[in-house]
Amino acid sequence: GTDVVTIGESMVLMQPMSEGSLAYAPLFTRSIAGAESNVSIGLSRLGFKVRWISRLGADPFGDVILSTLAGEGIDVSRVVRDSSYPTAIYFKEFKGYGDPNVYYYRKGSAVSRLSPRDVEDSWLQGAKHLHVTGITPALGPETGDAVKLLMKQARELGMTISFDPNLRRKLWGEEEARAMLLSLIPLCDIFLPGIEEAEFLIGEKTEEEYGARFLGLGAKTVVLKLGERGSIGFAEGSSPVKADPFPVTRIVDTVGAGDAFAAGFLSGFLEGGNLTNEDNLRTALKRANFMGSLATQYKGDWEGLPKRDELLRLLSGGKE
Ligand code: KDG
Repeated sequence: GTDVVTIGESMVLMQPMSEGSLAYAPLFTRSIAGAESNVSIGLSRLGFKVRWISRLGADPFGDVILSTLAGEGIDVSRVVRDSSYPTAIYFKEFKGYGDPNVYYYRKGSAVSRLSPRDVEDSWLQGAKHLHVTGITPALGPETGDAVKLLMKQARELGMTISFDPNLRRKLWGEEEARAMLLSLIPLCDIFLPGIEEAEFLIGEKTEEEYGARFLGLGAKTVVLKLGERGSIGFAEGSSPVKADPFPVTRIVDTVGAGDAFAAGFLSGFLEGGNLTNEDNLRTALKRANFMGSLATQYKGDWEGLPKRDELLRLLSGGKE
């Protein structure tokens, strides 16, 4: 069987070899990235069976995304190749501090054409959990409806569902983004916003108020990411659980940290089960924090993610 299904767009990623403006960066290394495939890689390395659903152009960049993910052990058998629309690309720009800038070239990409008519029964076949993000709904006129349909189908099948809002302000307007992201919360079990995303969605509140409000909207577990302050989890009918951050020696690239966090959290959830149990919730948060902090210390979204034995060794205080 399949542990986790996810759906989204991955892009070829060009990373400059120098810091500063891309206008003066002559050399790039090529990788691939995308929020959902980052989560897929994280989970696959930890030993879970993951199916990634997407559309890619019938082009060499589509080939490299497919072979990279297949090489990570991910089931890519449902990916559709589209000869009319291309694979997307994006560039990072490293400033030497803070979050890198990103420049997308993804309008009119193969995934932007995704619609509910494309959704197939075989996508969720034999799977336990669905993970989605708020990026896919931003990509095209019908991508949000496709994600919603898939969430509803997953629920009917008795699967659990996680949702990371992954707000990308460059991709859509403020009102549209807020309405769509809020409408997906009732369809998920595990909601994983960052504190700034929480504020974007419902205004400035205390952590406890965020937890209560999102639970009230229908999520069963709310995991609030606090960045360098760690994270805090809220589950229906139990008290909040706070998890301390792991110390980071040098931040290299923050892009992908949220996805590593999600992979860590979901791995804990899939192993431990019921998140109303405080110990289970604490274990999942701790893993999430650790994976997130690890991701920031490597260039690239997912290259620094650990295999299962490495994770267990590092978490138990072993040396790298
Ligand atoms: O979460 C990391 C992603 O944001 C990055 O890889 C690119 O998928 C991407 C996006 O849409 O921002």
